Amino acid sequence: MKIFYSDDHKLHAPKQELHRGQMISPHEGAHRMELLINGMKRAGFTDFNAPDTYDLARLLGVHSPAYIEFLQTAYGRWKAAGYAGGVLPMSYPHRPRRGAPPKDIDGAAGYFCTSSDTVITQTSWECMQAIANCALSAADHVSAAGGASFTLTRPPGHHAGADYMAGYCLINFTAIAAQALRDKGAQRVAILDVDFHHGNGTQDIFYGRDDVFFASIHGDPNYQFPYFWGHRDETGEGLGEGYNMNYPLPPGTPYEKWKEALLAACQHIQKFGADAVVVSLGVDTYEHDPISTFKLKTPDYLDMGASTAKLGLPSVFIMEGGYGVAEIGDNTANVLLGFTGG
Ligand code: OKP
Ligand code: ZN
Repeated sequence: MKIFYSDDHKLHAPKQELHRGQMISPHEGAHRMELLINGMKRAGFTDFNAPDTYDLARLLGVHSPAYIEFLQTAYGRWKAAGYAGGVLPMSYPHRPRRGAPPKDIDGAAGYFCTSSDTVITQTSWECMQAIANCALSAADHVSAAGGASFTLTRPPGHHAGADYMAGYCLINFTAIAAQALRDKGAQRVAILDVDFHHGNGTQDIFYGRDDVFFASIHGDPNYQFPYFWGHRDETGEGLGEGYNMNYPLPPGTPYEKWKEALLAACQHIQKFGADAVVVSLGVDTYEHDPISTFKLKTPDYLDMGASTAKLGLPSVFIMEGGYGVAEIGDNTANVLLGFTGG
């Protein structure tokens, strides 16, 4: 299990989060990485490798040039307009969007965003490049050597679409890894999203494609963010019809029920004939996660890893969510231990 890590995760650390009517200290911040690293070390994972450096062009396989330019310039434009704090939009277009992004940065930010929990700071873009480098390194490692890799990274990425940020996510690292596997020769790539929240951005990016299969197990969007995606009847469109599977589950779901969805998703991945799999690894399915409602326990993550290993595929694990409690490190490490049979 080759692990990629960058200290530059610290460069994205918004100071506030709009949460249920209040400004709070963010659930998603650099403190999560301390918890993750501690758990990984407790489990014996200590070899954290710096990523290689990649060209910006590698991001453009999944994100639009206009969106990348927006991310690079948004904070400067926000400050030039005299606005306070980090970039946090408050007006959103009805979708599908019509016309070009507004000239005002508050309007432009709304154009490229779908939820007000996502903030761009002065150094967010540098962070995004570093974490994208981790995802690309993890994918290229598996393309060259087979086996498995993991990005010990934050923030998450699976809510970011081709040209929008959402749910703490600015760049979709899972999509970048999947596209990188395709670019390096895998004909068919499966994405298995086990984060508590539906991976709407990843779904959107590959919705019309038949070379990347997406499966997500998550809290029913009637009750859970991202609310407007993740239903069972979202199965792909055009060429991509039949290459998207959603498994929404009710609040309170325990591992036994969750695992039924996992086995169903794995069966689809096998039928699809994947050459490689990218796992969007969130551990916010944990029973004590502060923003989620599933009931998974720490040993369940060993079984989750072992079940994923049964696919028998080269595997890239991309860290997504998991909040608030020390066990996020143990739960993450358990998935990797279960996968490697340790
Ligand atoms: C990111 B990942 C705002 C409530 C909505 C969005 C949760 C994003 C989770 N305070 N928050 O999937 O773990
Ligand atoms: Zn999540």
